[in-house]
Amino acid sequence: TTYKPSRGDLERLSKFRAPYQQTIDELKVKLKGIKYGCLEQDCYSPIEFVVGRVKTVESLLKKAEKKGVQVGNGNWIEDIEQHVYDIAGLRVVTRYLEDIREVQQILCEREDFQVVEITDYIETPKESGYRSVHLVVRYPTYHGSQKKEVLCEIQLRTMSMNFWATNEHELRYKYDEKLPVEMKEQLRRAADTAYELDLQMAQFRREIRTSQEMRLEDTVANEDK
Ligand code: 0O2
Repeated sequence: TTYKPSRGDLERLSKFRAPYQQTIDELKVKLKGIKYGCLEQDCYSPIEFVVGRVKTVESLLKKAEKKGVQVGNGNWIEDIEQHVYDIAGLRVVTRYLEDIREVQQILCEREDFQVVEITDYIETPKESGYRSVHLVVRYPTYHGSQKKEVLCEIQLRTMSMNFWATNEHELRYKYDEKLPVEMKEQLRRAADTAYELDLQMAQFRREIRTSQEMRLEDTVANEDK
């Protein structure tokens, strides 16, 4: 972005970002609550780890411009909210593909926030090869004496998808969004390979489960004798 925010802008942006930071802090605790609750109950959690961030001022301005906000004009800071849905962003990383669906269902059933949009980039990957499920949730924060409903994007992805996306994001940044064509193609193929790994792991998991179930049945049968 070419716009240089004034000191006043930066102060207003910092105030503007505060409820989003609070949302990240609160939702992180809630997502970790899901993780530790599942671990206690089943000795397994569909959530491996959670990270979150509020978009930096630089990245926020860049995305706002990309989405058509007239940065620097009129009520531009307030306009950002209407166009950018990932000012607050959380990422839930899972081990297995089916864990993503489990987390998705748990989040859709929550009563403390509302899932208002689901974009499934696993069913339909992006041209880059990117895969994840994005949920946009509307979350009520109580900041000072005021209630404010903010939108937050929760990305659900496996460790394998996360590994790919982290590297691709860095390369994209390094090349200033202008990745050479061959590199794009190689990255897309790498994304497919990462997905194949997810499918293979799902198969191994099914095999482990079947053998565990068989062992359990044997034990019960022997006890009955
Ligand atoms: P950052 O640095 O992660 O915050 P867009 O597709 O960006 O024009 P929209 O509608 O917000 O706008 O898209 P979407 O699909 O919700 O994507 C938003 C975020 O998803 C991105 O945020 C990335 O985190 C991630 N993402 C989407 N596509 C790709 C991709 O091809 N590669 C990687 N590595 N990540 C992707 P930001 O704001 O781009 O970046």
